[in-house]
Amino acid sequence: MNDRIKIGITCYPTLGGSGVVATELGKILAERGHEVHFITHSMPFRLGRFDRNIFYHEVEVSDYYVFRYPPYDLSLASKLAQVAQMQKLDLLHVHYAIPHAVCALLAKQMVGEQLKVVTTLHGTDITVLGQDASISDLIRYAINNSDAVTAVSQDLIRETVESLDIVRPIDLAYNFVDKRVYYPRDVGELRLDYARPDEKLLIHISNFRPVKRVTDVVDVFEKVQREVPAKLLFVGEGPDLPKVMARVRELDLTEKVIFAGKQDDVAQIISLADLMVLPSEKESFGLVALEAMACGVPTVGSNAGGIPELVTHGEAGFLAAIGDTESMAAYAVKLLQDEALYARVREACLHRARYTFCNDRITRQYEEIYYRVLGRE
Ligand code: GMT
Repeated sequence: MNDRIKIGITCYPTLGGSGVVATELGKILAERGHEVHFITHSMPFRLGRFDRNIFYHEVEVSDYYVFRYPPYDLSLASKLAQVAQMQKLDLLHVHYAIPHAVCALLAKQMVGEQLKVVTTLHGTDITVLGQDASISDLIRYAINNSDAVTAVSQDLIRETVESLDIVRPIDLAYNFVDKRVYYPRDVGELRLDYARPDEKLLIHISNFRPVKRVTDVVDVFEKVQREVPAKLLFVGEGPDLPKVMARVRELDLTEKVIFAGKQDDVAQIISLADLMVLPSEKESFGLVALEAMACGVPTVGSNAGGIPELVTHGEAGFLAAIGDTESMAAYAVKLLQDEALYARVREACLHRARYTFCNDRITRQYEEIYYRVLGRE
């Protein structure tokens, strides 16, 4: 590598897909010879071991008693400036406009124009926060003043432009999976802990927020198991978990539904399953569907947001309108009963995950964006 970049990365280290993508991106950039500094409030959960070219700087929030609310954003901005100066960073790549891009722009003002800011939009900042008039001006400011802005789907670009009146260009950089980690794993006897050999295993993984419509997963499963012997495996926890458990009881499915709680080795657990169910109301991308595709597990779900860009309907899975659990269940039954169709869809999933959404390709795209903002094209 003859043109090494020194990059600071800020993300929500413990939150879902955006934290995973930011961490995996940093790890791969480090492997490619760049110097990567994670600047976050706690160690990103996929970072773990010591790696060459990777550094971690913890943001400590002052809880001095005069502050009614601990000022995380200001602590982050000042840490970003401090690390940028001390390590002579070329750029900050921040995930989420609010608060991370705003903090990075403040750090840039402190350090100087030579420090570039690349902002990646992941969805929630636009689709949820962007609707709040009191904060949308700040999001617009963060987007308009970043040196480059990327979004994880075409749909998110469209929504950002429309809802916030953005005129500057936004680069499309899809999320990716590391094909060395996500591939169909040999699960051997382990599957028997979850389903009998004659049963299909459906899986749903999320943070159980209302936008995930997790009770729809139960409704889809209820219809599927009437036609095909099956079990349902839930991975993750969150605010709607009690509602989901109640729905399972109401539909008398307790014996057929397993709650596995939070799990780290997602590739291993997905490989146990035959089908991913993702009926979300909002989903700028749907990283979990890509993780499933890479493990050879097709998705049936909703056509919300960026999901159709990933799960091409009829080719790499099946999609229906948000809330249409009837159609989702019918697609699931068709896929699970037709072996030839299942094999074709599985092959398409593997191909798309390996070639369209693979780590090498997307990482190179980010590198090109970095070189462009640094004027090193
Ligand atoms: O969806 C969430 O609850 C978490 C959130 C996150 O920060 O990880 O997910 C957003 O970013 C992911 C990574 O880019 C996308 O795969 C998710 O679709 C997106 N969530 C929404 O748009 C609701």
